[in-house]
Amino acid sequence: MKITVVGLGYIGLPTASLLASRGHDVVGIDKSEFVVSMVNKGESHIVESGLGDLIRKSVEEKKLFASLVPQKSDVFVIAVPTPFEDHKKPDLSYVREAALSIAPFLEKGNLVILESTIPVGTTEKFTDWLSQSNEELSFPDYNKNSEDHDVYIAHCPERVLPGNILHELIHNDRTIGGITEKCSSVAKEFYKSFSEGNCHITSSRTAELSKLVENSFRDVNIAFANELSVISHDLVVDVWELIDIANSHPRVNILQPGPGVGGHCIAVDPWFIVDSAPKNAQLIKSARIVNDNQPFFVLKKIEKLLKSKNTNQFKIASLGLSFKPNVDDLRESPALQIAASVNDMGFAEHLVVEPNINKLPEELSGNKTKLVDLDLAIGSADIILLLVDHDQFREISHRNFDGKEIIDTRGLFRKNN
Ligand code: SAJ
Repeated sequence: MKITVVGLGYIGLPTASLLASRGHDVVGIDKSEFVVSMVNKGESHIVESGLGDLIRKSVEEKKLFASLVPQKSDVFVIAVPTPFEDHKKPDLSYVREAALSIAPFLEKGNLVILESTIPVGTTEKFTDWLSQSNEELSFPDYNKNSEDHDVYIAHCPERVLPGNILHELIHNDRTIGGITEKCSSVAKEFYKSFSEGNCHITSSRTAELSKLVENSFRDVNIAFANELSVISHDLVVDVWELIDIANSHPRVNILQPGPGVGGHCIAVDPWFIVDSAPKNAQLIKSARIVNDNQPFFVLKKIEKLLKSKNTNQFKIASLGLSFKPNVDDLRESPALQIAASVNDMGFAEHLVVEPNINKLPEELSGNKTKLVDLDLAIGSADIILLLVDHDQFREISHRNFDGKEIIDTRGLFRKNN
């Protein structure tokens, strides 16, 4: 098949590369000339295990190439971002732009899959945007389950975990939400060509909400763990030990607290439910607020420590900036948010260690802030602020830190001892 993947980000690029490695002819579309040129050189612009090799091989075999503009294809997969605007309202402009960009290239029999995470009702809007821009073809109608349409449209939300994307793309179950039943069955056939998971067929609306619910479920559960960390701190209880003990109960499985919830998924998607159901999504909204407050809890600990020492002539090392271990993604990262505030606290030096990037982001500008390696940071810092439990940081918990203060937001030092 000829497949166009729109959006070569954290989901689109691995998906395009995997499809290419399965023998399809894949064109990846991105607005960024940088991304297009990287991919065409056979390189990845994101850190994801196994992805670099897959891209290189697919480009060498001429199965994958990137372009700024779409082409005619059998299948179009849309994997563009859906951020939120001010007041946490979903921003669908990238989805609309993607619809308008592919509409002129659609032909009878094409399948269009929307993988981006979207609020309930967006696949119908997306279908309207396509049909308004291409009057020659007939499009499916959510309210008429007819087979009489030229193009098949489905929402099949991505569910892969950054850090394990290539494995999960093949092995995860898929949710297939066609605008009509015929759309679902055509989309299922497509996923069966490379996915080993089960395909769960449903309506586009249920598929939309299911994705939001999956991420909200995790957000609520992490909020519970984060709230416990604040309560335990006040009650002088070790939260990591507390959770280990509670989890030894056969029906309790508490997640791990941390410096907050980041990334472009869990920290964003629950707001789409809150936006659609503002009166009824109380627990979901509270969880978001608890998780968004967690970086301030960490910052208060640093401020308290500084007050107790009565000096700001300390050097501090922030270990990790990404939103979770072993990725380079800084989007909505609580670690970055905390490090940026630390930057303004007037430390003698701010030594930042982030093995997955080679340039500090703008938030960390300033001549007292340096991106350094782990040994240098640990050797010279007075305060060690562990923000991300990257694999590279695991061994340090065995070192001798006499005379240094440690603020461990991930329980890494405790877990490894
Ligand atoms: N986190 C904790 N404590 C935990 C687990 C996670 O603080 O016990 C934090 C992480 O450090 C991170 C954030 O939560 O900041 C989210 O990380 P994650 O690993 O839980 O999830 P994501 O955002 O990388 O990926 C999620 C996944 N969704 C679910 O597990 C329900 C993934 O399957 C989705 O495809 C992805 O969102 C997405 O793209 O929507």
